[in-house]
Amino acid sequence: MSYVRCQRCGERASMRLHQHRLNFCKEHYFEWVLKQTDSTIQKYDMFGKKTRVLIAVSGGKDSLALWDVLWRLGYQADGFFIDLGIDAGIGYSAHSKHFAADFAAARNLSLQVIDLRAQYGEGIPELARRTQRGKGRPCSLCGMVKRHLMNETAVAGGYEVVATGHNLDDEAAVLFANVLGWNQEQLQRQSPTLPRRGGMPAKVKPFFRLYERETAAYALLQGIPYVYEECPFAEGSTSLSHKVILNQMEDQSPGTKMRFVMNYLKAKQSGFFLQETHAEIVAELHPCPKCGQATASPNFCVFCRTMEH
Ligand code: Q46
Ligand code: ZN
Repeated sequence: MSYVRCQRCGERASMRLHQHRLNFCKEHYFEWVLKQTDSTIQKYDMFGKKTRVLIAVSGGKDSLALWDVLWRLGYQADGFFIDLGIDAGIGYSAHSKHFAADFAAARNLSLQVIDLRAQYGEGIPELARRTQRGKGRPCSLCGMVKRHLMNETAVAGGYEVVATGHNLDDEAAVLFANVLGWNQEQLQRQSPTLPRRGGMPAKVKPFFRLYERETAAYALLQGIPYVYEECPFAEGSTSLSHKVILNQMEDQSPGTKMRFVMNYLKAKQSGFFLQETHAEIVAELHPCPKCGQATASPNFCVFCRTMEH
């Protein structure tokens, strides 16, 4: 019987990468993912072997796969999980925390957990009901809370860099939305690496050149248990519908998402978009009088204003 073979060893292939025209068995697929990630980290100067990296872990496939890869590559990455207090009848946050904690325990890695409700008296659903920003869909509020707590934890723990598990599909969907809305500011800023800013840690996305199906396959083949359910609030989001459209284009022409993101980065580098200088970005910011985080809003930062009631 004929079957597709791994191009390294000739064994039966477990993974076919259409856009790269590569086929691998399990072991050589792992090797390829590790190599790809390491080359992204180095090419984009994300961090070194001695840098203390804080990784934002959600309990999903991307962040756990990233943590696993960084751990295998010998980077110093500690985990950070926020219990957002989202239940929605499926125990979403509790379930996610369980996967993150089990992953860390199995590898003897350190995971910090922040429980939003225990610490601030409200989880995302209550915050969304109470505040204007959360009306209808809590994602913008949730994103703001996550960014704030991530910065706070990184600064308190002396981490220079925060890494997230965003993959190529995520980056392409954000870029797609930014292009559709001609969101100039975001088109200038979207990047797999954001430098340290106003005392805040750098933000990096070491998986941004891997397709979602590649990170999912890594987690699955590596036997990493992760939360399968999407956050219930993600349902019906524009970002999910943009992903469906991008997937249709990718099916018709493999490599579309990769070209979209990589050519955007090239265009940006060659001066296609006006670049803000680092000095200009920092000049707009001032420290929040309450928490000290850099903010562009007058007086207190959005997080402190949201939490104060
Ligand atoms: S956790 Fe939060 Fe996401 Fe849920 S409420 Fe929206 S932003 S969808 S990644
Ligand atoms: Zn503040």
